[in-house]
Amino acid sequence: MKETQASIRGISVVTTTWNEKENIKELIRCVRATLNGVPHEIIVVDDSSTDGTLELAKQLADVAVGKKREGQTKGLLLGAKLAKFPVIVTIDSDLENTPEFIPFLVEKLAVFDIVVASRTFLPRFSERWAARTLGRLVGVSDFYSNFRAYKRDAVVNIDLKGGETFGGELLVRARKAGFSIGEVSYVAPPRRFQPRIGGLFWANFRIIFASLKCLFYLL
Ligand SMILES: Nc1nc2c(ncn2[C@@H]2O[C@H](COP(=O)(O)OP(=O)(O)OP(=O)(O)O)[C@@H](O)[C@H]2O)c(=O)[nH]1
Ligand SMILES: [Mg+2]
Repeated sequence: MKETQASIRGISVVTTTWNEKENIKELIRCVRATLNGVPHEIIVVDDSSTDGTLELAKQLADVAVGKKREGQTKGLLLGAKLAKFPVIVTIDSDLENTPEFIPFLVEKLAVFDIVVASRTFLPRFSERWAARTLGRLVGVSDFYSNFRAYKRDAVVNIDLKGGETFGGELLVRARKAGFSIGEVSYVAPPRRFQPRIGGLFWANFRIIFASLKCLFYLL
């Protein structure tokens, strides 16, 4: 990895899990291989998985905490607050984000406070709608990608007001606080076979509901 100031001082990689035992080992292996030679830590926030994810994470990660189920956004913020390094990278644990891309995100923190890895293709119409509304307002084409790099200050002081917003409220609160947001496009690996956020109708409904909350917080 190219040695930017941030990477030399260290990177905290935060992932949230809910029943990800199948994926967490491979994710941690890929992150460590990518950050080989860079001081880093991996933080897993698990929301009461029933498949043994937390037990495995305790063996493999640097920090692994378990709590009751409260959604991805709260988990990401809790993980960020536990981070010890000046750069925080958040990444899904289901291998739908490419850990090898972390250096490109971190490099762009030289210009922005937050850098989003935007998927070149957004599969759900609700995500495409959110990109044209919220995304335009905050300056990213993939508002719901939680594959992001944050300068520590841009995230750790956030106070979440809403319920689950799939990470959206983190961008909105940071933008409102005056932090700059940039993006890097990347081709995401295929999504998992059976989406857990819900089928076509339910997933789009939940994302639109989260988007309306985010618009309310932003405007
Ligand atoms: N801590 C925590 N993590 C969660 C929760 N729900 C989902 N996650 C994790 O957050 C990440 C993204 O969730 P996904 O369910 O994959 O959401 P998605 O990628 O939009 O939808 P899929 O198409 O189902 O993959 C994954 O690493 C999940 O394990 C939760 O309630 N708490
Ligand atoms: Mg996923």
